[in-house]
Amino acid sequence: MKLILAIVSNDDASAVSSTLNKNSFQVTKLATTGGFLSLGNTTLIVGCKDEEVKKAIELIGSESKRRTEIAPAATSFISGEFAPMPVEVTVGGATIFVLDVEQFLKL
Ligand code: 2BA
Repeated sequence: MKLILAIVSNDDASAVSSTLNKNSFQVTKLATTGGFLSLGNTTLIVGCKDEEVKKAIELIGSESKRRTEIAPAATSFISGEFAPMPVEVTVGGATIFVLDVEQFLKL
């Protein structure tokens, strides 16, 4: 048995969790915080059989692809005025750890 820890953005967490559930994976969601940016993210815990790991990773990837979005984050001084400057930011993606499970108990 394996334990998958998948760190995904909060925006993708519901879709990832939902597609895993629909495909009969059990999921636990933890509210976590990235150590570098100090932004909230979500860590999903999935316990599954060894042969199901590939499928789980595919499902996680399908709902958390890295993509670019336009954010109105910066301002720029143009023609004597401060104007909002849309910037392209990368969002999404998943950081995944797969661990061996020594024991799995439900009491
Ligand atoms: P990612 O590498 O996509 O990581 C996204 C989040 O996944 C991280 O949030 C962290 O919560 C988790 N994570 C990634 N690798 C991990 C690992 N080896 N062990 C445990 N957790 C891990 P943040 O720490 O806030 O990082 C956000 C983004 O900032 C990272 O995106 C990466 O692009 C960048 N970054 C992180 N640490 C960096 C560093 N020391 N120097 C430069 N850039 C860094």
